[in-house]
Formats: sequence, C-alpha cells, structure tokens
Amino acid sequence: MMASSDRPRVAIVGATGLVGETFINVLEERGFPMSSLTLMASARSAGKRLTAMGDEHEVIEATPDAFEDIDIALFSAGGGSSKQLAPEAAKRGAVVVDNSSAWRMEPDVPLVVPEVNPDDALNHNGIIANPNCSTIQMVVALWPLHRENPIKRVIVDTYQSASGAGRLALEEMLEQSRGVLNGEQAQPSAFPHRIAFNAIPQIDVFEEDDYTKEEIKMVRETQKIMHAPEIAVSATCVRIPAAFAHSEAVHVEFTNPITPDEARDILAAAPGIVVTDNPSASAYPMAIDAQGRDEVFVGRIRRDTALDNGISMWVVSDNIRKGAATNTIQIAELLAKGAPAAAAR
Ligand code: L14
Repeated sequence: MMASSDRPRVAIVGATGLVGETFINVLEERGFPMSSLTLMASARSAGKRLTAMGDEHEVIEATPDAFEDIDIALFSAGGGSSKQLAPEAAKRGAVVVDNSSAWRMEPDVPLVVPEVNPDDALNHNGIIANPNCSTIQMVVALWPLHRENPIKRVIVDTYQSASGAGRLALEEMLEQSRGVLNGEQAQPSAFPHRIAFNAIPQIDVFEEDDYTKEEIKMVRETQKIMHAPEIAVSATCVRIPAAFAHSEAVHVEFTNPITPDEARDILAAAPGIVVTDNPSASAYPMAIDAQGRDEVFVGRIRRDTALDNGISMWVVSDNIRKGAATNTIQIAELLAKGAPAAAAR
C-alpha cells in the first residue's frame, strides 16, 4: 500500500456495469482523493470509452497484471471475477473492496458498513467485502437501536428493485412492462418469471431449508457485521417491479421495553439515517424518493403487536448507491485516511 501521504491509485473493476458507473459518479461527487483512476472490465467490454472526472478513459481488460500499479481496487464485476482476480490484485499490493458475495463470509475478510463496524476495515489481508444491499440498509437501522437495547430477533420481508439484478434486468423489467401493456407475451430471462406487474418471492438460488441465497445472506451477514451471532434473523426476499431502491418491513424484538418514540429518537440521531414518519400526512419512506440518495430512510415506526418489546419499521435505501457503490467508497475512504493496520501490511 502507498505511503499514507500519497493519494491512492484507484481501479474500478466492472466499470461498465450499473454499480461500476455509480462508482465513478460517487468518487467524483465526494472528491475522493486519488492520483489516478483505471477503468477495468471483462474482455467483452474492454476497449469501450467512458467519461470519468471529465476525461475520457478507455476500459482495459481486468487481468492479474493490470493490478501492478493499483493501490485500491473497487470490484463489482460478479462473483466469478472477484473470486479469481481479488487475490491476484491483493498479491500485487492493492487493497480490494469487493461488492460480490464471493468473500463476505471468509473469516479473515472484514465485512464492513462504516456506520456500524468501521474498525473492522483496518484489519484486512488485502480483501474487504461490501455486504449485500438488503443487509446494508437493514444494519444501518438496527445498529443504533441494538447499542441501546440488545436485539434478540429480527424478521424482515424485502421488496427489492429490479436494478439489483443488473442493467439488463432493469431493462427487462421496463421493456416487459411496456410489452404487457401492449398485450404482448412476456419472455422472462433475467428473472425466473415475468416481473412486470408481479411480485416474485425468489432472489438468487434456493439453498438449505428452502430459503434463497439472498435470504441466507441477510441472516449471516447481519450477524457478522454486528458481531452478534446470537441475534436470530429470518428473511423473505421478494422482487418487485420498482426500478431503484429496496424497501424492507423489519420486525425487531428487543431485550428490554422500548417505545416507538424512543426508537424514533435513536434513529433520528444516528449517522446515515433520515426518519420520515408522519402517518397523518401519509409521510413515510418510498423507493421513488430514495432513488439517487445515499441515506437510509426509516418510517412507519410503531409497536409490533405480535412481539414482546417489539418495534416494526419500514426501511428504504437506494440499492445501487448505499447498497453498493456508496458503501464501497465509504470503506475506501476509511483506507485512504491512512488506516494504521492497512499501512502496516
Ligand atoms: O449479494 O439481485 O450482492 O437484487 C446483490 C443484488 C445479490 C442479488 C449481492 C439482487 C447481490 C441482489
């Protein structure tokens, strides 16, 4: 890694994707201190030209040797390339912040949400994982509550936007919606069924006990990020035809009594959260308002009638920004600040 006074040389792997494109925008918006930016993608996308920081960049193929002169590599090119290339980049001295699920549950890979466990980012061996989008927005809301009143159990149902499955999936949802309105037959490809005017209770593949991989990720990643394996978590993840931002109905059981007003005050004071909660004015978070924003929006905060010491809430955030690009770049900012453990590598 570079001397802490130097600005890092940054690479984006998967630069042509939805998250890759947002990496560029977020780096630019936040004025991320870097000395160079290299855009990489698979051989298929290499040679494309993209504008970043006001300059035209040619996208180069991500190969092991391409990481020779890179200090921080932001990966969002799918699990396969992360599995293969992240160790190659790390071997060449780069610190990888990886958006895929390939490394998240490895014991020596920190899984970081800066509002929750920033110190974990300093303790890496060259790879840091960015959590799943649905997990990130949930733990941003759970953590400040858990610190005041330990959480025993979380039951969450998600309403996830089409963009989570990538650019082609987003286009499929939009095209299919137009087609269905015109009386055409839908041809599902990115999703297991027609997504237009539907709700699909499957995200990713099915695994043990008939839970999907997305649901299992929410359980395990939440426990790892919060350092709380004792919290029981159950998730049902559902795809809906929203374009951007995931919404979640979160039901939380606490150890001790807590009132909705107490929960609202804790959340309103917590970093990265905006509370929008005025039922009489029909004011609550919605996907269309969260799109393009970096915060986690929380509302519908109320007593959960089915739990002891229970609170129910509605949590919304842009899955491509806080759920992916922004969180990854917040992690890179922790590194660029000259994190002691990172500098000692
Ligand atoms: O684990 O399809 O990072 O909405 C994020 C997007 C899992 C699937 C992850 C989706 C993926 C999810």
